[in-house]
Amino acid sequence: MAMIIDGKKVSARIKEEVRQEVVALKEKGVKVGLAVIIVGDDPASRVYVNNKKKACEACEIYSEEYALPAQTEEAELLELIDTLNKRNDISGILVQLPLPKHIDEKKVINSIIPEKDVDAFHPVNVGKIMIGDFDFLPCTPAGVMELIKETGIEISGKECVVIGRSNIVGKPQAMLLLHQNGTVTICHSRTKDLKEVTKRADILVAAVGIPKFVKADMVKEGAVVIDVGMDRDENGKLCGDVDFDEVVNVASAITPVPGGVGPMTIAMLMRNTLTAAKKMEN
Ligand code: L34
Repeated sequence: MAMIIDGKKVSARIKEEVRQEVVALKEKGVKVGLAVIIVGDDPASRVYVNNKKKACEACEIYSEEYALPAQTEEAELLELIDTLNKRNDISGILVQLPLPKHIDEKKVINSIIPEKDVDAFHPVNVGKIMIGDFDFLPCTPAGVMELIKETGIEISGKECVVIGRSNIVGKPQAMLLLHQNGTVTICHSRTKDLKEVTKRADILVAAVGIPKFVKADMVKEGAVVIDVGMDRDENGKLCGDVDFDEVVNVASAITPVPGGVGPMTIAMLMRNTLTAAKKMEN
């Protein structure tokens, strides 16, 4: 049986490290604050945003939540971001995705100043990640890297396979693994013979958004398997992109859902908010 990587535990440890730094900064008069904007009433987004708020409390980070109705106009959202961009008690701004269809996501992401873009979604920050000269890392891929570190496995020289090519997870994930000298392959819906590719992986990251997509016969014996999925199974129960009950018998280490990558995404957001506050001070 695989080692089950405890994302909650790692997340708690990181949040405590962040808290200590936040307290020290506050004693020096430096403000650490996060503004979270949520538009509409998607129940999953609501849960994630609530978890972010709780994490801010645990880290003693000042937080503000803006819960806007689904029919909010794009211009109104952009105006709010503009105000937050200019405030010196707000170090980080996060607009929870997805946004309602009438709002242009790209425009919204581009309107957050890169210095406060704690998601690292702004093209400036995305570009910096590409060349390895970054201030923030996107929260989910950064959290995945922390969980891999937790297993003690050396990434350098290993076959790393990422399933999924989103701008938020798959693409930056591949880049972070590459920075650690992994040999990286990105798979997606057009990949031929997916199983043949995933079976080569020493480190397999699943970010496809399909419940229990990764089966035991797609995984190499002893692989480290990281599950980024936040899906619902046929009974409406929360599950990941990996068929945990099968794959746990093949992998050497695996993350659960819930309690794996999710809490890490939030811990990394706390760390990015702290980083942003430090940068603003300098
Ligand atoms: N702007 N939008 C922006 N930034 C992000 O970093 C996100 N993401 C993703 C969706 N949209 C975003 C998140 O916050 C996914 N995500 C996220 C955050 C937290 C959790 C899951 C996804 C989380 O807390 N997961 C818990 C279980 C939650 C539950 O019970 O439903 C876990 O243990 O995995």
